[in-house]
Amino acid sequence: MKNIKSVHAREILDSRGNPTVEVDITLSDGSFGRSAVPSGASTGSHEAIELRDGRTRYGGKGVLRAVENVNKKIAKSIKGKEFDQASLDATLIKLDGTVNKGSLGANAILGVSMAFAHAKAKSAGIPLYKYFNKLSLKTSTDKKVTMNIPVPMMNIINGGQHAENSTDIQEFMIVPIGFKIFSERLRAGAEIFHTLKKILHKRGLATTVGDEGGFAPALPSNEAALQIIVEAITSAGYKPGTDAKIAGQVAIALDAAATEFYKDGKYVLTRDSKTFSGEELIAWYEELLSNYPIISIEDGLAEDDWDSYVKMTKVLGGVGKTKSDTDSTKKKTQLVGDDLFVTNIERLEKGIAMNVANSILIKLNQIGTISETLATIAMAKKAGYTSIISHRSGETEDVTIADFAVGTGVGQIKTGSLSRTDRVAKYNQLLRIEEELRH
Ligand code: 2PG
Ligand code: MG
Repeated sequence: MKNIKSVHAREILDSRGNPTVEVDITLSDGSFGRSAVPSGASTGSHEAIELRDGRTRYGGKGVLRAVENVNKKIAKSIKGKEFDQASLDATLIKLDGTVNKGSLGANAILGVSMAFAHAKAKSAGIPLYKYFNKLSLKTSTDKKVTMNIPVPMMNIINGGQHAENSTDIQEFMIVPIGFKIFSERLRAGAEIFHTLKKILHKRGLATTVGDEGGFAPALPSNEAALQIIVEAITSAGYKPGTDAKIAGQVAIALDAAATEFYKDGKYVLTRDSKTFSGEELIAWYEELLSNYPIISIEDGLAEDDWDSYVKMTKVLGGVGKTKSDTDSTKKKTQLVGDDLFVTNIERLEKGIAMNVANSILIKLNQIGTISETLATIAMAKKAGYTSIISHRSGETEDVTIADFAVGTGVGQIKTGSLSRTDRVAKYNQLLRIEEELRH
């Protein structure tokens, strides 16, 4: 019997210099697992609760209460017992007893859930991505879950809450789609990133980076970011485009994080000195889609603007309630719900029922356990929604999401730019896994 021998949490720092929770778990056979929890800046209001101390220490951002919850309450109820991932996560959820994990803290709970996964994979003598693959298969209604190395969405221009004095749109990402293997996608991304740096420098624009390692120049408009990215793709020797069948094609994905610029029922684009209604914003996206190789828009609207989302999905996502709503002549844009769905099965269920969006961003700390995250991915897949595994803007050296993306086989990962070790560490782990899977 391999029960939990010890559980220990500590407070460490994340990539922004803010405290976060790290958990160590050792099983009775000596297998050890360690994992650190990430943290968002443009958080959705429906996310599970990240417990912070709220006193003067670290500007109120300390996590000693969450750490203590692991070391006392959680340790007491799981130490000496044997679990699988599902029964451990169920125990943690029950022990917390709230709908939003506000009692123990999602940061405490997720740290334990992930560290346990690491320890269990070690104990079974398999790589973490294989462990996640086995779990995915258990959760899925499909007979097979095929592992694959995800296509990366690389955030090379940072705006919104992730950079001062930059664009309103939070993330401008490049997606190297016309490539056969991950290492070639990564190389294209890095070359475009460095080319972009040279272009910005030549124009006298700042080449300092934002929270996710992308540049954060003071561009004259939101659209200027798209223009300069297209230029960088071309100058680096690649082809801006949306066709994955054409070698060397690199597409663009946006995360508008529109909740952040939604004020009193209107969308305020400060960079462009424009104020839009939901419908006008959708029309603006439509224009951008016809002028730039954009394949994916995340959080195009505010987190609770469901009515506008129904319209956006009809117009841009090519999906509607009835056949006539669904315009098959139009290109289907991937419309991703992040703050909208918050990895929450109930919010996703509502979205599916209302024909809202066609894709979900998956962040483990929005919901708080591995099992719940897998259940959300399984529901998305069943409904024909794509899933994208994602980092948070506050990260650590922890690379669990790289293995998670491979094991769940969802095919897409968003984990920042081509600089800053907190971002690049995930890409490096994907390189290792690619090498391993090839042999
Ligand atoms: C997002 C994320 C990650 P944050 O909005 O998708 O890029 O940002 O972690 O700040 O919520
Ligand atoms: Mg987002």
